[in-house]
Amino acid sequence: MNISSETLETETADLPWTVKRLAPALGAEVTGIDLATLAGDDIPRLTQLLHKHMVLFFPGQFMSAEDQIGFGRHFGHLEGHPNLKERTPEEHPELFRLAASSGGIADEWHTDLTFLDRPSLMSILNMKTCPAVGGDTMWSNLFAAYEGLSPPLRDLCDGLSALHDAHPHGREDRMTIHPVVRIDPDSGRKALYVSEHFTRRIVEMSAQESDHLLSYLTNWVKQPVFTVRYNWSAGTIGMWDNRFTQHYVLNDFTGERVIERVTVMGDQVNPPPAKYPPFPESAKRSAMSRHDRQLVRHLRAAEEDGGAA
Ligand SMILES: O=C(O)CCC(=O)C(=O)O
Ligand SMILES: [Fe+2]
Repeated sequence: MNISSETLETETADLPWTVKRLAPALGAEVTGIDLATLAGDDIPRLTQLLHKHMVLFFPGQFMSAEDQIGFGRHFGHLEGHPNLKERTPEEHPELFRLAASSGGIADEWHTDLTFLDRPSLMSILNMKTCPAVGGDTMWSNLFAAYEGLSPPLRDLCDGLSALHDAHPHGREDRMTIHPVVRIDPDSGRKALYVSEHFTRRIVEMSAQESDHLLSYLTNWVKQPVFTVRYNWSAGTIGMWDNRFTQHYVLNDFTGERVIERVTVMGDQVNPPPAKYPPFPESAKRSAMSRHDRQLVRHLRAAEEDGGAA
C-alpha cells in the first residue's frame, strides 16, 4: 500500500519537531520546539507548516508578553485591536487581551478583522488561564467549505461580494467589501469568505436574498467535517492562518478564561472583477430601500474616496 506523508498521523520528515495532525480538515500540534529561541530556517519552516495545517498548537510554551511579541514580529507587522481596547497591564500596544470575566468570549464564528480592507494575515494566541473543562476553540477550513458546495452554488458565489462591518464592536460605520470567494494566490484554491460575526450583506442581491444566502453559507462553514476542536491547557500558543479559516469559542464553561493575542497584519484580499452591479443600482426605489441604506452609504463613501469599495 502506498501511504503518502499526507495520511500519516505524525509527520517528522525534514523537520526538527514532531507534528501531530489533529483532524483530517485542519490543525496540528507541534512539540519539541521552543518558540522563544528559534533560529535559522525555523520561521520559514513554521510558515510552511502553518500554510499546510492552517492552525498550529504549541503546548507548554508559557511565553512572556515580550517573547510572544518578538515571535509575532518574525511574520510581519503587529497591530493591537482597532476597536477593542483592552490591553495588558503592561500596556503592550501590540497585545490584545480577552478575559471571560469581562465578556471576552468569542462565541460567534468569524475570521479576525474582516471589516478592514486589509484584514490580518495570522493571529497568535497565548492561553494564559483556562477552565479545567470546556472553553475549547474550533476552527473551520474555508477551502473545504467552498469545495463542499455543489457546482452551481459555487458558480453563484464566485460572482458575488459582501459587505463586512464592525457591528459586533459597536462600529457598524467601519466597513468594507470583500469577495464572497477568495483565492489563495499560491495554490489557486478557492475559499468561502463570509462569517456570521462580520458579514452583513451580499452586495449584488436584495436584502432578502442576501439574508437567505448568507444564513446558508455562514451555517455551512460550521459543518463538523470542516473543523478541528482544540482543548486548551495554560501555556499553549495557538496560531492560525487568518485568510482561509474561521474560529469559534465554546461558551460552555464556568470560571475565568484569559487569552492574549498578537495579530500579524498585511493580508491583501484581491477581489476578482465585478460580475454584477451592486443591487441598489438596479433596484427601484421603494419602502424596501431602507434595507439598502448601509450599503449605499458605503458605496457612496468609496466613490468619494475615488477607490473601489
Ligand atoms: O479565545 C479564543 O480561543 C479565541 C479568541 C479569538 O477569537 C481571537 O483571539 O481571535
Ligand atoms: Fe478571533
